Amino acid sequence: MEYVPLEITGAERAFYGESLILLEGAVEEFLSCVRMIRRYQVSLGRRDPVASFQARIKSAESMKAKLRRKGLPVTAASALEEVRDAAGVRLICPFARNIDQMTALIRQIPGIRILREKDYIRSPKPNGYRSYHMIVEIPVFFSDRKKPMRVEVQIRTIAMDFWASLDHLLKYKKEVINEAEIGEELRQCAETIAQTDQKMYEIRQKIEAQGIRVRK
Ligand code: 0O2
Repeated sequence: MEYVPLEITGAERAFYGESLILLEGAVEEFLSCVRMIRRYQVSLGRRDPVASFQARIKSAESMKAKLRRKGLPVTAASALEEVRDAAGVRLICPFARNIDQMTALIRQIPGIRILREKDYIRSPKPNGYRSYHMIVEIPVFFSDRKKPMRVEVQIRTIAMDFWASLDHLLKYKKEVINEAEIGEELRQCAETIAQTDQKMYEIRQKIEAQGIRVRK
């Protein structure tokens, strides 16, 4: 199995306690499903719908801040039951079309329950954020039992990821003085990026119309 380095420090161990192994198990189970989906698509002669992925256990600091913001008890139990994004996987797709394809394939995985979906691509956030979010419930197996665990799945294109990563770095949840001006500039960048995504897809269609197969 491909090794997924999850950043775990003493702070996460202290906060999540015994639940940490479950969270790591949930991420690994889900990634294993995604890996099979990708292999199967390629074995059928189709393109790999995923360009790359990231996985993380939400840092103890970030989870505690989120629990406080939501007025919830700052406990591991509350993090797992109420917030539901302690375990997270981000799938980066080459084209926006691959996002619909991946969501459809994920919905079909036997044993997985979809608890919530948010389509910030057809309905972007006012700041321009685009991404498809799912909360999935996946069983983590022990020798004598199984435990359903939640994983937040974010699916976006390379371009959307570029924007969201920079937005996160620069501004997301940060108080900036010229908020309106910077916010508007970022929103305009998100529009440009969405247009570029569309344009790149159209270029691919033109290339493929010449009988040339684009691998991704
Ligand atoms: P972090 O630091 O990335 O972990 P809800 O579940 O509806 O009560 P929540 O969890 O805010 O509220 O849901 P939502 O809107 O689906 O957002 C979940 C995650 O999406 C966020 O996690 C971010 O990772 C990402 N996200 C949402 N909006 C934005 C945005 O405007 N910009 C960027 N860069 N990312 C965004 P966290 O826990 O808020 O943050």
